[in-house]
Amino acid sequence: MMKLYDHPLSGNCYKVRLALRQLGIEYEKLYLDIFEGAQHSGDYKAVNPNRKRPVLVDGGFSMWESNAILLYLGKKYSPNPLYPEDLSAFGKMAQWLFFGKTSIDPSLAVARFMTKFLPPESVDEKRLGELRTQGNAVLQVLDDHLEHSDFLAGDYSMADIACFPYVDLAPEGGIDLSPYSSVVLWCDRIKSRPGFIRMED
Ligand SMILES: N[C@@H](CCC(=O)N[C@@H](CS)C(=O)NCC(=O)O)C(=O)O
Repeated sequence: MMKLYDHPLSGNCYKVRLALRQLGIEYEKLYLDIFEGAQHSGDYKAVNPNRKRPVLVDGGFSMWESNAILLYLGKKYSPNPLYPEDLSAFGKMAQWLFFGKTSIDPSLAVARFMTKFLPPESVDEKRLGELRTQGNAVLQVLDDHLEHSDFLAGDYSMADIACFPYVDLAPEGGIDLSPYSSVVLWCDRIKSRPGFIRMED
Protein backbone atom coordinates (compact mmCIF):
# COMPACT_ATOMS: atom_id res chain seq x y z
CA MET A 1 0.00 0.00 0.00
CA MET A 2 1.27 3.49 -0.83
CA LYS A 3 2.15 5.85 2.01
CA LEU A 4 1.82 9.64 2.14
CA TYR A 5 3.76 11.91 4.48
CA ASP A 6 0.95 14.31 5.19
CA HIS A 7 -0.31 17.25 7.20
CA PRO A 8 -4.01 18.10 7.53
CA LEU A 9 -3.57 21.87 7.08
CA SER A 10 -1.30 21.71 4.03
CA GLY A 11 -2.84 22.51 0.65
CA ASN A 12 0.03 20.68 -1.05
CA CYS A 13 -0.79 17.51 0.90
CA TYR A 14 -4.52 18.01 0.40
CA LYS A 15 -4.21 17.97 -3.39
CA VAL A 16 -2.45 14.58 -3.23
CA ARG A 17 -5.10 13.20 -0.85
CA LEU A 18 -7.79 14.50 -3.21
CA ALA A 19 -6.13 12.87 -6.24
CA LEU A 20 -5.70 9.55 -4.43
CA ARG A 21 -9.34 9.59 -3.37
CA GLN A 22 -10.60 10.50 -6.83
CA LEU A 23 -8.53 7.69 -8.32
CA GLY A 24 -9.94 5.31 -5.68
CA ILE A 25 -6.50 4.41 -4.30
CA GLU A 26 -6.12 3.18 -0.72
CA TYR A 27 -3.07 4.55 1.08
CA GLU A 28 -1.64 5.03 4.53
CA LYS A 29 -1.19 8.52 5.99
CA LEU A 30 2.03 9.24 7.84
CA TYR A 31 1.51 12.37 9.92
CA LEU A 32 4.45 14.74 10.18
CA ASP A 33 4.06 17.57 12.68
CA ILE A 34 5.79 20.42 10.87
CA PHE A 35 4.71 22.93 13.52
CA GLU A 36 6.79 20.93 16.01
CA GLY A 37 9.70 20.78 13.54
CA ALA A 38 9.48 17.04 12.77
CA GLN A 39 10.74 17.77 9.25
CA HIS A 40 14.11 18.79 10.73
CA SER A 41 14.84 15.41 12.28
CA GLY A 42 17.81 13.53 10.87
CA ASP A 43 15.61 10.64 9.78
CA TYR A 44 13.34 12.83 7.67
CA LYS A 45 16.28 14.11 5.60
CA ALA A 46 16.52 10.63 4.09
CA VAL A 47 12.81 10.83 3.16
CA ASN A 48 12.97 14.32 1.65
CA PRO A 49 16.26 16.22 1.62
CA ASN A 50 14.18 19.38 1.05
CA ARG A 51 12.45 18.60 4.38
CA LYS A 52 8.91 19.30 3.20
CA ARG A 53 5.76 17.31 2.65
CA PRO A 54 4.00 15.77 0.86
CA VAL A 55 6.15 12.75 0.12
CA LEU A 56 4.69 9.71 -1.61
CA VAL A 57 6.17 6.28 -0.92
CA ASP A 58 5.21 3.58 -3.41
CA GLY A 59 6.96 0.36 -2.39
CA GLY A 60 10.69 0.93 -2.76
CA PHE A 61 10.13 4.18 -4.68
CA SER A 62 9.51 7.57 -3.10
CA MET A 63 9.13 11.11 -4.43
CA TRP A 64 8.33 14.65 -3.32
CA GLU A 65 6.91 17.83 -4.96
CA SER A 66 3.12 17.70 -4.93
CA ASN A 67 2.48 18.47 -8.60
CA ALA A 68 5.05 15.91 -9.70
CA ILE A 69 3.27 13.39 -7.44
CA LEU A 70 0.01 14.18 -9.27
CA LEU A 71 1.68 13.43 -12.61
CA TYR A 72 3.13 10.19 -11.22
CA LEU A 73 -0.26 9.05 -9.96
CA GLY A 74 -1.95 10.06 -13.20
CA LYS A 75 0.48 8.03 -15.28
CA LYS A 76 0.64 5.09 -12.88
CA TYR A 77 -3.13 4.63 -13.03
CA SER A 78 -3.48 5.55 -16.71
CA PRO A 79 -5.86 5.45 -18.46
CA ASN A 80 -7.95 7.66 -16.23
CA PRO A 81 -9.82 10.89 -16.97
CA LEU A 82 -7.65 12.96 -14.62
CA TYR A 83 -4.59 12.39 -16.80
CA PRO A 84 -5.28 13.17 -20.47
CA GLU A 85 -3.33 11.15 -23.02
CA ASP A 86 -4.12 13.56 -25.87
CA LEU A 87 -0.98 15.67 -26.40
CA SER A 88 -2.57 19.12 -26.43
CA ALA A 89 -4.77 18.30 -23.41
CA PHE A 90 -1.66 16.99 -21.62
CA GLY A 91 0.19 20.20 -22.53
CA LYS A 92 -2.61 22.37 -21.14
CA MET A 93 -2.72 20.31 -17.95
CA ALA A 94 1.04 20.77 -17.53
CA GLN A 95 0.67 24.51 -18.19
CA TRP A 96 -1.75 24.91 -15.26
CA LEU A 97 0.37 22.67 -13.01
CA PHE A 98 3.29 25.03 -13.58
CA PHE A 99 1.06 28.10 -13.19
CA GLY A 100 0.04 26.68 -9.83
CA LYS A 101 3.63 26.45 -8.64
CA THR A 102 4.90 29.70 -10.16
CA SER A 103 1.89 31.98 -9.65
CA ILE A 104 -0.70 30.56 -7.22
CA ASP A 105 1.65 29.28 -4.53
CA PRO A 106 3.98 32.33 -4.32
CA SER A 107 0.99 34.66 -3.87
CA LEU A 108 -2.15 32.97 -2.53
CA ALA A 109 -0.46 30.20 -0.54
CA VAL A 110 2.14 32.50 1.02
CA ALA A 111 -0.52 35.13 1.90
CA ARG A 112 -2.50 32.35 3.64
CA PHE A 113 0.60 31.15 5.50
CA MET A 114 1.43 34.65 6.74
CA THR A 115 -2.17 35.44 7.72
CA LYS A 116 -3.14 32.13 9.29
CA PHE A 117 0.02 30.74 10.81
CA LEU A 118 2.46 33.57 11.63
CA PRO A 119 2.12 35.51 14.88
CA PRO A 120 0.63 38.92 13.91
CA GLU A 121 3.65 40.81 15.30
CA SER A 122 6.00 39.04 12.92
CA VAL A 123 3.95 39.71 9.77
CA ASP A 124 5.48 42.14 7.30
CA GLU A 125 2.30 44.01 6.38
CA LYS A 126 3.83 45.65 3.32
CA ARG A 127 4.87 42.28 1.89
CA LEU A 128 1.51 40.76 2.76
CA GLY A 129 -0.24 43.60 0.92
CA GLU A 130 1.94 42.97 -2.14
CA LEU A 131 1.16 39.24 -2.01
CA ARG A 132 -2.56 39.98 -1.85
CA THR A 133 -2.25 42.27 -4.88
CA GLN A 134 -0.39 39.54 -6.78
CA GLY A 135 -2.98 37.00 -5.62
CA ASN A 136 -5.77 39.09 -7.03
CA ALA A 137 -3.96 39.30 -10.37
CA VAL A 138 -3.62 35.50 -10.38
CA LEU A 139 -7.32 35.10 -9.61
CA GLN A 140 -8.15 37.42 -12.50
CA VAL A 141 -6.16 35.20 -14.89
CA LEU A 142 -8.08 32.17 -13.65
CA ASP A 143 -11.42 33.96 -13.75
CA ASP A 144 -10.91 35.12 -17.35
CA HIS A 145 -10.06 31.56 -18.39
CA LEU A 146 -12.86 29.90 -16.44
CA GLU A 147 -15.44 32.27 -17.88
CA HIS A 148 -15.18 30.18 -21.06
CA SER A 149 -14.22 26.77 -19.68
CA ASP A 150 -15.70 24.56 -16.95
CA PHE A 151 -12.27 23.22 -16.00
CA LEU A 152 -8.70 24.40 -16.48
CA ALA A 153 -7.53 21.99 -19.17
CA GLY A 154 -10.74 20.96 -20.88
CA ASP A 155 -12.20 18.12 -18.81
CA TYR A 156 -11.69 17.81 -15.05
CA SER A 157 -8.04 16.81 -14.59
CA MET A 158 -4.99 16.90 -12.34
CA ALA A 159 -4.71 20.59 -13.32
CA ASP A 160 -7.88 21.37 -11.35
CA ILE A 161 -6.80 19.21 -8.41
CA ALA A 162 -3.41 20.98 -8.35
CA CYS A 163 -4.75 24.53 -8.45
CA PHE A 164 -7.93 24.18 -6.42
CA PRO A 165 -6.65 24.00 -2.81
CA TYR A 166 -4.85 27.32 -2.49
CA VAL A 167 -7.47 29.11 -4.60
CA ASP A 168 -10.31 27.85 -2.41
CA LEU A 169 -8.24 28.71 0.70
CA ALA A 170 -7.51 32.27 -0.52
CA PRO A 171 -9.96 33.85 1.98
CA GLU A 172 -7.78 32.47 4.80
CA GLY A 173 -5.10 34.76 3.38
CA GLY A 174 -7.42 37.76 3.46
CA ILE A 175 -8.26 37.56 -0.25
CA ASP A 176 -11.93 37.76 -1.16
CA LEU A 177 -13.04 35.36 -3.90
CA SER A 178 -16.44 36.95 -4.48
CA PRO A 179 -15.28 39.33 -7.29
CA TYR A 180 -14.22 36.23 -9.25
CA SER A 181 -17.54 34.60 -10.01
CA SER A 182 -16.15 32.12 -12.56
CA VAL A 183 -13.54 30.98 -10.05
CA VAL A 184 -16.25 30.54 -7.38
CA LEU A 185 -18.33 28.46 -9.81
CA TRP A 186 -15.27 26.37 -10.68
CA CYS A 187 -14.62 25.69 -6.98
CA ASP A 188 -18.27 24.64 -6.60
CA ARG A 189 -17.95 22.35 -9.64
CA ILE A 190 -14.91 20.64 -8.11
CA LYS A 191 -16.66 20.30 -4.74
CA SER A 192 -19.58 18.56 -6.43
CA ARG A 193 -17.40 15.94 -8.19
CA PRO A 194 -18.07 12.35 -7.12
CA GLY A 195 -15.55 11.36 -4.45
CA PHE A 196 -14.65 14.92 -3.52
CA ILE A 197 -13.14 15.25 -0.05
CA ARG A 198 -12.75 18.46 1.93
CA MET A 199 -9.37 19.43 3.29
CA GLU A 200 -10.42 18.39 6.78
CA ASP A 201 -11.79 14.96 5.72
N1 LIG B 1 6.81 22.73 -3.77
C1 LIG B 1 6.51 21.82 -2.68
C2 LIG B 1 6.16 22.63 -1.46
C3 LIG B 1 5.96 21.76 -0.26
C4 LIG B 1 5.79 22.59 0.99
O1 LIG B 1 6.14 23.79 1.04
N2 LIG B 1 5.26 21.94 2.01
C5 LIG B 1 5.06 22.64 3.26
C6 LIG B 1 3.64 22.41 3.75
S1 LIG B 1 2.46 22.98 2.57
C7 LIG B 1 6.06 22.13 4.29
O2 LIG B 1 6.32 20.95 4.34
N3 LIG B 1 6.58 23.02 5.10
C8 LIG B 1 7.49 22.68 6.14
C9 LIG B 1 8.72 23.53 6.09
O3 LIG B 1 8.88 24.31 5.13
O4 LIG B 1 9.52 23.44 7.02
C10 LIG B 1 5.36 20.90 -3.08
O5 LIG B 1 4.53 21.31 -3.90
O6 LIG B 1 5.30 19.77 -2.59
